Order: sequence, then C-alpha cells, then structure tokens
Amino acid sequence: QNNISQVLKNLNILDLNPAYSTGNEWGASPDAQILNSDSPVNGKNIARCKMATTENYNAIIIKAEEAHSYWRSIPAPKRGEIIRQFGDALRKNKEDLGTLVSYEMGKSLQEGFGEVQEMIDICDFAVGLSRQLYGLTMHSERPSHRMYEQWHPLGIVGIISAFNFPVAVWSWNAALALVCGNVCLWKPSEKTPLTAIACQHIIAGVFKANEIPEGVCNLIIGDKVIGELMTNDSRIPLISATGSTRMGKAVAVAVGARLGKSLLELGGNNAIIISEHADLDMSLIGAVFGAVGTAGQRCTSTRRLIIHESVYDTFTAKLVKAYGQLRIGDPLDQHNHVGPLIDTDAVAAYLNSIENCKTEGGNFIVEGGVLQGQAYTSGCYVKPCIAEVKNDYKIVQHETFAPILYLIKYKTLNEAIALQNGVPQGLSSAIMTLNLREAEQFLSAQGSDCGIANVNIGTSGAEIGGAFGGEKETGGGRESGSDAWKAYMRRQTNTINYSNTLPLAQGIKFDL
Ligand code: UN1
Repeated sequence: QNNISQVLKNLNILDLNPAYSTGNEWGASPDAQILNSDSPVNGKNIARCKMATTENYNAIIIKAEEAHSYWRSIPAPKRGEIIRQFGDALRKNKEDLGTLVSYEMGKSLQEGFGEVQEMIDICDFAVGLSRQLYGLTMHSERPSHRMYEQWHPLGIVGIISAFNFPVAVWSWNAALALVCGNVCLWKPSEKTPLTAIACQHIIAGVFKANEIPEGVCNLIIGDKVIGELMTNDSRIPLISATGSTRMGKAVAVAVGARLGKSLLELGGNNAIIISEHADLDMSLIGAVFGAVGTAGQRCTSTRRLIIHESVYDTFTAKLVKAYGQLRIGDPLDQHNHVGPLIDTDAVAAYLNSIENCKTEGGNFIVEGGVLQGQAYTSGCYVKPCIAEVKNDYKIVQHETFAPILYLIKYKTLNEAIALQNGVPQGLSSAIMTLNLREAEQFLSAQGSDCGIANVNIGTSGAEIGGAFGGEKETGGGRESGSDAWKAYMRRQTNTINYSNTLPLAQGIKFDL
C-alpha cells in the first residue's frame, strides 16, 4: 500500500482529480458528479475523479479546434520530435505507470509493464512515420501535367478506450493521430480513469517543455453521456472506439448517420487450431497464456481450442495439469499468473456464462468458481475453467470477457477452419502445426477469416508493427502498425498543369 501511495504521488494522482484537461490546464464544474476508482486487486478506493459536464465538453472542443489550426501547421517531423520526447517520458515512468495499470485494472505487473512498453514502441514507430506519411505519384494522361496525392490531417480525433488496455490503446491512436497533425480528445473507460489521468500528466509535461498550446491533447472523464456527445458531434471527423460489439454498433450508427469516419476495435472469439502435427509443449504455453493471461480480458484472448482428435486426449491432459499449477491472486505479486476480473459485474457475467454453457450441454473438465478468503476480498478473483462444447452453442458464439476456455474436437483441417471461422467475430486466430501445407492453407484465402492469423504463436500478444484489428463483428478497423496511420488522415489528389494549354481529360474537346 505504501508503494502504491508513492506511485500515485509520482504520477500526480490526487485524492480527488479534475474532470478534464486540455494539456496543462485542468478543470471541473462545481456541481460535478464524482467517479470512484476502486481497485479490483483488494476492493479499496484508489482515488476519485470529477466527471465532465456538457458545458465542459463544448469548451474543450472549441479549444481543440483552435489548437488544430496551430498543430497542423507544424512540420510532421517536428510533431514526431514531440512524440519522441513523450516516448522518453514513458520510459522514465514505466515502472510507476505499469504498476498503476496493474493496480487499477488488475492485470499482472509483468503485463502492466508490457502495456507501457507497447506505448513506448508505438511512439518510436510514430517518430519514424513522421518523416514518411507517403503519398503516391502517378502519371497523367495529359502532356506536361503531374499528378500526385498527399495526406492531410482530419482535425479532432475522438478516442474512446476500454478498461482492459487502459493506456496502450489510447497511445496507439494518439501517437499516430498526433504525428499526422490531428488533435485528440480521449474518453477513457469509467473503470480506469486514473491511468488516463497519469498519461495526461506525462504528455502535458512534454508539451509544457516545448511550449505547445492547450487543446492538442485533451482528456475528458465521463460516462455514456460524453461518449454520445462525441459520436454525434460532426466537429469530430473520426471516432476511434474500442470495446464491446454492442457499444461499437451504437458508435457506428451514430457516426455513420453524420457520415463521419469510425475506427472500431470490438469483440473477438479467438481460436487456436491444435493440429495433429503440432508441437504440443509449445502449443500448451500459447493456449494457456492466451486463455488466462489478463484473466481472459484481452480482445485477443484465446476463447476456443480446436483440437485434432488424435492428440485430443494427450493435449487436454496437459492442459488440465497446467491449469492445476496456475497461481491466482494479487497481480502485483510476480509469483501469480492470474489476477482479478475488473469488477463484480464481470464476475457475474462469468458465472452466468458458465451456467449457460452447462445448460447447453457443456462438460467442464476444469471447474470454475469465485475464490473466497483473505486474499480475495475484492470478490473479483475467479478460477480459469475449461469446458468441452459444440461450436454452435449460443454461449460459444458469444464473447465472455473472462477466463473460460472452450474445447472442440476436429477430424479434418477443412472442418477445423470452418469451426474457427464459424463465429460472428473475426479478430485473431492461430494454428499450431509443423506441417507446411496446413500452415499455408490456414493463411490462404480459403483459411482464417480473421484480421490476425498466426502460425505457432497464440492469438494474443500482437506486436505494434503490424496492423491490429479484425473483420465481421470485430468492426473492421486497423490500428497501430503498417499503414494504419491512413485512417487518421484524408487523402487529397492533386493534378498540376505546367503546359501553355488546358487539355481536358478523357480527350474531351471544348473550344471557346
Ligand atoms: C486488446 O485486447 O484490446 O495483441 C488489445 C494483444 C495486445 C493488444 C490487445 N498487444 O494481445
């Protein structure tokens, strides 16, 4: 607890924090509602925040619009230099911020540090990008004409993030959006406001040192009301939202109705195919980390194992043994593998899914349940469990954000691929095989229908260098690496005539 007080102090977290920030200025209304942040680790209140009002929101948008006129005129490599300094500031704060992520969200300390590392990595990536942001040049059909395209910033980018990666997903969006010349407005999850406030203090320190005006990077603490103001606001050309499919559909409808752009990262229902040609020991690590890491609360968590009948018994025996060795408890204690779920609502959803699975005929080979006792007073610690199921059970088609792993047996690879694809979601997928034909078929157009498809790696833990996201109900958005930056810019095609005449395209004659 002493350690946590020091961490909060180092990160400038107060007992009662303001509702919004435009950079170095923070504020709240006198009649602001209060949001509590309680730790799932021990149920204790960490700190409180004020919540923003509609008036606060409108004032931020006006600041942000002003700031955009300034920020878009700064050369991209200079914007990159600011992000380079932000990456350095994150390196200095990695230990504290990673610890707060672990304490406020409940993931293991290692994963908390890993999350901050993802932030540092995306900053490095964005710095490189800031000297690229390439457009193409193309040949004109007309003589003495030149055609090319360039990429311009959009304006205000709205970022709505989830509790499970409370800081990294914001940074993927913000680092790219900022080097692209946008300004940002971040609404973090109500379940993890403090890690967001900590990040805002870190980036604001960099802005202050560089005399960047207010309004470039904004934070707003609020609930659904603020989320709806953002999605309906045509002053925000792009909304990037991470969360449930239900939330994403509401965002898509609101943003679509005003013909805005949305970038959606929604639910997954990720499977690993364990082939008869798999290295079973390697598969075991991928499957167990994928299913129980972050207590099954990643959008890339492994929800289903599709196992070849010839290795089914051997592999399930290994799984059951591994689950028996899992240490569940305080995530800040590095001996533990699995921490708590985010809150007691999540525990209720976990229990409900187990019940539904049993009703549909699921056979639990590792039983679940809520842990009780001194070490588990928050009521958020649950046992990772495993059930043998059919892929078409309603509960198996649904993403439960908890450590429940479903096992399905298969005979042929075609059948396994059909099972893997036979869910509404399409985020991450994997095959464990040492057989080249199988691996290539899985990656081909006849193979996985997901945004991420891996061979001999589990479904979670993607690197930032690739584009991250998925198909179908996962929402279709791509964030982070590759050319995901294009989502944060508008493309402009330019044709320049340096001849003495004005020839029309398509050979049209128009003489005056
Ligand atoms: C998420 O769960 O919202 O690939 C993001 C992974 C992490 C990111 C997960 N790098 O598991």
